[in-house]
Amino acid sequence: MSKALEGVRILDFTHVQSGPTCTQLLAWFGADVIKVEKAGEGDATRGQLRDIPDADSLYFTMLNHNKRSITLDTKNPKGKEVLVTLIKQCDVMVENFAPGALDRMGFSWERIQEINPRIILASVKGFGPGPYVDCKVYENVAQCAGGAASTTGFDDGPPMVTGAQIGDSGTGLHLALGIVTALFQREKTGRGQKVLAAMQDAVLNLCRVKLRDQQRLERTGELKEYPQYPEIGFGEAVPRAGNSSGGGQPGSILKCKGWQKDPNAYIYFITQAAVWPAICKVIDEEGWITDPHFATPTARLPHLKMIFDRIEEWTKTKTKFEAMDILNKFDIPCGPILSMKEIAEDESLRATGTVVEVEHPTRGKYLTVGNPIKLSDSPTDVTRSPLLGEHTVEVMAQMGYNDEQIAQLRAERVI
Ligand code: CAO
Repeated sequence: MSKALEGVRILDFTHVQSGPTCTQLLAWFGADVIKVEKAGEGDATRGQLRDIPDADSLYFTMLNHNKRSITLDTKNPKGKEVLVTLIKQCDVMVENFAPGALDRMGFSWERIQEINPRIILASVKGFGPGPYVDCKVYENVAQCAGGAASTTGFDDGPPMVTGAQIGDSGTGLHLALGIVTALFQREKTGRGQKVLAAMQDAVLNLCRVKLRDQQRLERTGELKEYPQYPEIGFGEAVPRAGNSSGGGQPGSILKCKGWQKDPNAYIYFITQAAVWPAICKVIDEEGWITDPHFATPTARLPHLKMIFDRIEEWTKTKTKFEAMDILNKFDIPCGPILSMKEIAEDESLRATGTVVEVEHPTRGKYLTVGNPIKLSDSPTDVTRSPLLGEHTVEVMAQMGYNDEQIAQLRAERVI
């Protein structure tokens, strides 16, 4: 079966996590992704957090599936010539170097356009234009600057970062959408364009509901669904809401049977208004269905802590999976807190290709997360990440270099 992005060639100048997640998605949709790496070194993540000596790390392999790897010294004049050839023959160039690195290499946007007016140049940077435009940025810096850390954690604790890589992988997703949109526009205009996804902006986009709450707080002085209401009160900025739901339906994480020994014996429980009578029946508090203190969502807001304490008395008598089974019969929205071990062993995630086992020549079998976006006419086959420079000769030949030229560039350590 054909793939959605078949025929699209990507010059992948990305490294670490944010850029590679973007180009991996494009590769899964069928684009030919040529990853350019420094000869001898490669992407720094190849050697980071290694679990097997001398084998590419899981950090690298899990972010670079379905790509080809070439090595090229882009600071060498002959390497720059090769790069010009690559730019001429690619549709998209993706990079996430530190600000200014591409210009210092001699490849400004103006120069790139001159070489290939149809090319799309897509970049991840930490910040957009402004006071921090020149800063190098990693994941947690973006989480802090994008509003995630100040709104995550508990009220009596410090700001907190989340394990979900919203700064890196989140920005990669945003960039991928920018790229396919620019490709779509190029169909009509014939022109390439510059695409920028700043990590601060991407995190803020994912924290949109907290900017909503900031404005609600400024207007009304309180956020009634937050755990600070009514006892603790509010300051000037949106506070950390612990595990309270971010939406209009109050929710919380509650202990389940075995919580004393199992750090993940918990369930997320949402008191959706539509199923309030069912919740009352399940926890044996049928009087709450008509009691004016509990009967409506507004009446319940000042009592949420007491309500969740009572529901927890019930959830503590069930395992998280038993509770799921019972609650789902009544359409009560809830979800088990799954450990990474449970997710790795989940058969349904494997059946859909969301968790995939991949064979690698130096590390053997490993698990990875497959393409979370499923297209009915463009299925994803996850293939292993490339070894450093595995496709240098193949790609150079495809670009029109003959064996002698390739051997010469090799001898001069350009490739
Ligand atoms: N041949 C020769 N030189 C190469 C090359 C190649 N194939 N590929 C890259 N280089 C050079 C670059 O030109 C740059 O050189 P100069 O600094 O002399 O101009 C150099 O390698 C290093 O690039 P860098 O500054 O991007 O790398 P770093 O490890 O110092 O910084 C990072 C890493 C991520 C902090 C920085 O790239 C960055 O801020 N990127 C933008 C934001 C981003 O994507 N962050 C997420 C990273 S994932 O957590």
